[in-house]
Amino acid sequence: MEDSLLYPVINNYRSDQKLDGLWNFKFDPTSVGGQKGWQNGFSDGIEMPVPASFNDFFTDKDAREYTGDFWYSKSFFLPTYFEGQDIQIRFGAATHRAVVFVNGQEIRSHEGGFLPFTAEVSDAVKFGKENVVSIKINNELHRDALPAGDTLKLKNGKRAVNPFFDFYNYSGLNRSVHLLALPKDHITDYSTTYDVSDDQATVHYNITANTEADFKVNLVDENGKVAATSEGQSGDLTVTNPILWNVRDAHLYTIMIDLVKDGQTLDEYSDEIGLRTIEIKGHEILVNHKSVYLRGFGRHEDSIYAGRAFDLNVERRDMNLMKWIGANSFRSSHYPYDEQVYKFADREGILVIDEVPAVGFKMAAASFLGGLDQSFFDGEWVTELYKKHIDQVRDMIKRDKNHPSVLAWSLCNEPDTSTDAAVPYFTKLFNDSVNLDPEKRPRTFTLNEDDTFEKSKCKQFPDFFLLNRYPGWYHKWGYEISDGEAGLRAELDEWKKSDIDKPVVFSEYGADTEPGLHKLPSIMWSEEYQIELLEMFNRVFDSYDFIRGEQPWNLADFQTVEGNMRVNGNKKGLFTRDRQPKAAAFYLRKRWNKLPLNYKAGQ
Ligand code: BDP
Repeated sequence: MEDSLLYPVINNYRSDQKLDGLWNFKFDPTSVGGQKGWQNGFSDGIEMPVPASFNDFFTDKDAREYTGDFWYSKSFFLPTYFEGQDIQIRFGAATHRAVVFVNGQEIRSHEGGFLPFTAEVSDAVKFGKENVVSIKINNELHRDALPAGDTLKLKNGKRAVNPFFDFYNYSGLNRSVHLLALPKDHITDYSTTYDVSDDQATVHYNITANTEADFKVNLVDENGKVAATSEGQSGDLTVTNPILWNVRDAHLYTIMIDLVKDGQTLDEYSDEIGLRTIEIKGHEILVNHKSVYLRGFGRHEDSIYAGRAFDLNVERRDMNLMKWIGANSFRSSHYPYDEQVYKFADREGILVIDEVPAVGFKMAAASFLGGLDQSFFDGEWVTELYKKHIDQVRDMIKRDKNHPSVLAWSLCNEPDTSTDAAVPYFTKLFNDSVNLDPEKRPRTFTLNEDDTFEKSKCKQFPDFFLLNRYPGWYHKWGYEISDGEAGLRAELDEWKKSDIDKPVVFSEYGADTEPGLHKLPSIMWSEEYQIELLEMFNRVFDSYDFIRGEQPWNLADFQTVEGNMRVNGNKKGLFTRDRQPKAAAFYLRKRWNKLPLNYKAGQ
């Protein structure tokens, strides 16, 4: 059966208990765990926190860099009062592929390290007793998997990853594990679409369940008052004088769904939604029919000690930093984040460009670390890769579609779109994903520096453009930055002359900056240079009407592989890795707090 990706809730019908905390952990470099019975559990491993990436806890390099199979195991008690319920274990994320066992029985496997999956364990568990869940995970990188890379065998026999992307391959159970008890007959999903006008909003809803049943639906406002009711598996909820969800002015309603059989409620699911519409019209990005100019960041889920683990504390701080600096949006570069990030964004009125972990789809990206010069989409890995890619697009949209904060879907970061081989790949991807989102939000991908207006063969696909550009850093740097500006303007003049009537958002640009390094006049890596580079880009943005957003790279410094291009990670953050401002953050704050939300509207 298809996964229900509904976020866990607790109510009269549903129970949710987190299995976070210390798990037993073992590396399995020769893949013998199965023969040794680790699927039945083990107690001689390392005590490992969950959620967390295992890497940065270790003090020896072999452990930090470990690539291959590894296992987690934990016992849990299942009370007898859950008997007769549907018992599931939900993993928020396991990097990158996993096999789940309960009491020694194999339950399921899953591929994709940034999206949740549930193991249906009702038939494997014992009620009123201790049970054991074990999970075998593999963190290798391959060209036919997301995110793309290679796994190398070193001469000493150890394995190492060669990511075709610029973030550390942090691995493990990076998000919470939930033990769920659901009624046998239950709601498996719901979706909504919206029509809004000044004095009325209609929510069109659609519910799926694992049984035929009747449904009662209530829409409750922020004061707890029922604003609209309806019945049936699909229907409309109409609110007069609604309080709409707006950018940086969020208002949420709660949709409460009852599953009813023979007059008896058997399940209930409720969730916060926002009444708003999203459209792209000409150069405009419209929320509730009003033009919005995006300012924000590309980000990473990344922090000290726990690596890529979702950390509510870090997220709270990041949201406050984004509000302080005047941001109204971010891209979940380069993978879907923990669900709680979107819940925060829903409440804060921050727009999200939600990105699938399709990154590294460019052989030149590998040259960062070793140089491979061929078209990525000509490779024999592409058929297998595509299956995983569309699968993860499907799951991302399924998981995140009900968040009012989600503005658009980014289907790839910086693919090689300059060769003919990319065209059939993206034709299929855009065709196969067209109906996945009932709201039909815009779909896009980021275009890298090489995929210029002239060179990209895939400009026909995105509903709006995301451009990643690095003049002033990777080329025409330092004293030559004025040539970088001239080059950028020359490219944008081509866009301007063309008949492409779509918004362009700059989704990456920036300069690595060592906090505390000051230099007058500036040099690269100094705090002064970061400001000069941002000033240059902003001058350019202000000169072109069709540029409808700016998202510098990155909100904060983050960890990458070691290499001659990186000093302990990527330092393009406006904030340090411990979330303190660099000088450029104060500059950007001034600019952003002056820009109206509808900057360039009607132009
Ligand atoms: C872009 C990538 C991003 C990198 C950035 C950089 O999309 O992941 O971190 O370059 O080099 O090409 O800083």
